[in-house]
Amino acid sequence: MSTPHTLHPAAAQVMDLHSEVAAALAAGRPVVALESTIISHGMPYPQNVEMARDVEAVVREHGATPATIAVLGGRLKVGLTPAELELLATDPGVQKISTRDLPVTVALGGHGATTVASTMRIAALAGIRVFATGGTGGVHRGAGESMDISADLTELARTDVCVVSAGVKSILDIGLTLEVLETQGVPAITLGSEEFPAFYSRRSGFASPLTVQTEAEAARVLHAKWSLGLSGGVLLANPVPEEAEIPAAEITPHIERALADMAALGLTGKATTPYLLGRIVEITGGRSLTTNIALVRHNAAVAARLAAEYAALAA
Ligand code: PSU
Ligand code: MN
Repeated sequence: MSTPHTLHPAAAQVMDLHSEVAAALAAGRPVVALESTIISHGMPYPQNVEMARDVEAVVREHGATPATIAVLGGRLKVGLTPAELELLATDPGVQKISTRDLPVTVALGGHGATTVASTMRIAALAGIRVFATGGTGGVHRGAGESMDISADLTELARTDVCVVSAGVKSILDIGLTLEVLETQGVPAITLGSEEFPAFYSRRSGFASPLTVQTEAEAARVLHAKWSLGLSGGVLLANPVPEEAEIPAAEITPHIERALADMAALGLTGKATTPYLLGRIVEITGGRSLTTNIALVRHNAAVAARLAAEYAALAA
């Protein structure tokens, strides 16, 4: 078994840990993992690569080392070069890869942009406990028929990483997503609000199952959870900053329209989340992209402070 902040020995053979990330982990300094599906399949170029660089800078400004994660040429990359970020942002050969895809991409030497699920897994293998993203996957609307439930939820149930996100997009069924998280023993905790946030909007209409007021409190929760031997992840929901939000009443019809367009195209499976994100950017004339970038930056700042608080407790 790997201990916290220790690189998993078998994974080390297929992993390239950036020297800066390796040094921070070895010294017990805070590190924040970042995903790459959001770059390759979540935003258009060039905003995607600008966001990726910018979010790394935000993590640094708040006292932690960023580790953007992807699979390149079959190698698990933890911490990327500027050229690698550019490749992820532009190369159409980069697949969206979740946990199920990881062994294939590694075995066949492909390029993969990692989702929340596969990023969590690689972060855990590297000994990173805190991860910032935009929004997490969840239970899709109509999942009773389609059974489309993101592997992000499965990974949250089993992998010891805290994911900081702006909650769950209302392209999903938020109520059912919270039910699945409860069933799987995953604390869904909102920072500074009694209401669970809905990505573009601060409010979702769903009470947050749990609430903390500060990153220090959240760090104590992580420490308590893993000290008690309760394995698995934590979802820390961080509402989008007020000045950047699109209120629920305004975004809901746009989401309904994007869902209807998707149904007309007959899209299913892994194509759905990228399609919906892109379609909502078109429908809102780019406003949802501005919101998306603002909330990722905010999550990166919170994750960096959380990682610093957690590193102090874990030392
Ligand atoms: N939410 C966003 N942007 C994204 C994603 C989610 O606002 O790019 C990506 C994340 O990588 C997440 C994935 O893990 O979509 C979920 O995909 P699926 O629903 O196919 O599991
Ligand atoms: Mn899915």
